[in-house]
Amino acid sequence: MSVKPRWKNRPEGSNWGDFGPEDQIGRLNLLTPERRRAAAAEIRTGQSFCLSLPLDYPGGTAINASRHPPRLGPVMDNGRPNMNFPYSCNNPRHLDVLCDDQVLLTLQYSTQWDSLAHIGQEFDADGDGEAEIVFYNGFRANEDIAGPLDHKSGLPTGQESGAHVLGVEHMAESAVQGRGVMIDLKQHFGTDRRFVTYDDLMRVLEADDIDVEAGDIVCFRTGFDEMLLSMERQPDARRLRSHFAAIDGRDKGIQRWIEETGLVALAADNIAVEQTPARDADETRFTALPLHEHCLFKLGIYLGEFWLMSPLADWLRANNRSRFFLTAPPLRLPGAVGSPVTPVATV
Ligand code: UVW
Repeated sequence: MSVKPRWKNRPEGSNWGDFGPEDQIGRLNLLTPERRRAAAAEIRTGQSFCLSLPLDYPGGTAINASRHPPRLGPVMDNGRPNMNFPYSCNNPRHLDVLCDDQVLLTLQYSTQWDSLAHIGQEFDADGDGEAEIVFYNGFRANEDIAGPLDHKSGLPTGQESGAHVLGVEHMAESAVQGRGVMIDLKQHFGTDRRFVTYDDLMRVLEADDIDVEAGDIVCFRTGFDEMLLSMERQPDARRLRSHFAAIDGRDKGIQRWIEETGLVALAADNIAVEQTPARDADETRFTALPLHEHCLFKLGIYLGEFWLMSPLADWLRANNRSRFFLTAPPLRLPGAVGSPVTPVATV
C-alpha cells in the first residue's frame, strides 16, 4: 500500500518526500556503503583525532542560559552511593569493588548533533491557509514530536515530551561513518567576526583545492574551539560571539551549494554552524536560524556544533590534506532531539 505524503505544500527548496513519505533520516540516505568504502581510503597513517570537547565545556550557562553543564553522581543503591563499594560488604568472600555512576545531561550543552526534530517551523503544510507546526518531511508537533505547545504562558501543558519520529536514534541506527572534509575558515579569515558568503566559500575551496561530494560530512574550523578552551570553563560569551567567521545561513548561494553537493551534514567548532545572530530578512516573518531551517527543516541535513576542530585542521593543513575518515554516531537514545557525540577522525 502506498503511503501518502502528510503535506500538500512543501516548503520552497525542500526535498520533502524525495526519500519517501515516511523518511526520517534525510540526507543520511546518501551515505551509502560505496561512499563509506571510498571514505575508508582516506585512512593513510592510522592516526586519529578526538573531535569532542570535554563535555563540561562550554562551562557554566554563559553561552546558553537554559543549557546546563553535566551533573555527575553515583548510582544510589538502597540509599548508599555505589562508588568504591566493596562487594565484601554483601559477601565477605568477594574481592570486587564497584563504581557505578549516572549523569544529568543537557543533550546539546557541548559537542553535539542536532537531530531533524530539533528545529521545526510554523508553516501551512496542509494548504488550508493556516500554519501548523511542522518538521522535516511534514511530521507534526504533538502527534509526532510531543511536548508542551503553550510557549506564550510558559506553563507546562502536562503532555509527555519526546520525538516519536525524527529522533536522534534514527541517526545512530544509520551508523554515521563516512568521509569528513575540513574547511579551515580561520586560516583564510582570521578570528574577526565575518559572515562568510558563497563567493568567500568558493575562494577558500579553490585555494585549498577542496572538493565536496555527495555523502560527505563537511566540517568548519573557525577558531572558536581554541578561544573557548583557553577560557577554562569560564566562557566570556560576549568575546566569543563577537569573533570568528561563520557561514551566512541566509546567503542564497550557500544554500544552493548545500542543496547541490549532496552533503549529509555540516559541523563546526562554534555555537550554531551558521553566524548568529543571523542577518534580518526583508519578509515580515522570517526564521531566526536560516541555516537550521535550510538544513534540518527543508533538506534533512544534520548540524554538528561545538566540535573540537582545530588540532585536526592544523594537522590536515600541515599534511596538505582536507579529507579524513569520520565516525560520529550520536547516542541511540529513542525520542531525543539532539545528542552528545564523540566524533573520531582517522587520517
Ligand atoms: C539553538 O540554540 C536554538 O540551536 P542550536 O544549539 O542548534 O544552535
